Amino acid sequence: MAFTLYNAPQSTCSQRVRFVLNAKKLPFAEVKLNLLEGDQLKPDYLKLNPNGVVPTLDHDGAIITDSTVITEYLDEVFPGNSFTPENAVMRARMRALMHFADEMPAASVRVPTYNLAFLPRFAKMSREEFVALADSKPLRREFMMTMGQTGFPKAEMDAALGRLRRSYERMDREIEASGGPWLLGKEMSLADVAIMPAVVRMDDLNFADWQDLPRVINWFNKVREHSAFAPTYYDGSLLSQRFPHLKAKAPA
Ligand SMILES: N[C@@H](CCC(=O)N[C@@H](CS)C(=O)NCC(=O)O)C(=O)O
Repeated sequence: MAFTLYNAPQSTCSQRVRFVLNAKKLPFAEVKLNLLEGDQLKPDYLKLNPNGVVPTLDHDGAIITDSTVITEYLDEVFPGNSFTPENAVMRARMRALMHFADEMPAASVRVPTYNLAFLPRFAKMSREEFVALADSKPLRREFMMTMGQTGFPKAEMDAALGRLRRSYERMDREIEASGGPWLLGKEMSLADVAIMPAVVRMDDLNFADWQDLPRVINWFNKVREHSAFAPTYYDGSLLSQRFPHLKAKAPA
């Protein structure tokens, strides 16, 4: 049994998969793609993942893409240390929260991430180079063009931060309703894993806008205490470790 994970250290989607592999103690080889250099858009990689994004998992030659799909696949094939409730209604709730994670926090976190960390790189490009880069991205062409070379406008940034705030409030309500400490109750599930990287990213960017939500604070502490957390967030996995200017720049 061999796993190769095509991923990037700071990629939030990759972090979901690394967390589950580490929690299940499944050894894996990592191929680290440099997303700013466009490794994810090279023809050989596009054969594995036509969306031109990470992560992609190769399990004994079977190619699985999309981070939430990969985490479900791993939990199905290797049910030890399960992250999936046995009860069908609870499983449905978990999947609904995974969809919520993709639509709300995971999508919104890209706006501050790009504006704060990646923009300087794009700002230096000629217009032609930038448009060619945007055109080469199967999923993110319009996202790139909206950001442009001067960054997302304030209204867009505020909207993303508002959506993130509403995500923490939703987490708070879910934890309260389930009895916590996890979103679905006593056991950590793939829904927690799906939301985790966006919360880690916002903490890393000094935008921890959940300090008035003790249930979310407790959830985040438990995430960080999990034995899979440290091996997942190895040195260089935080954006601030790759772009040291971020810590200084972000508001307190
Ligand atoms: N729905 C996909 C989204 C994957 C995705 O957006 N990956 C980002 C990193 S977190 C990426 O590869 N971006 C490269 C790019 O935009 O060119 C998943 O969850 O796997």
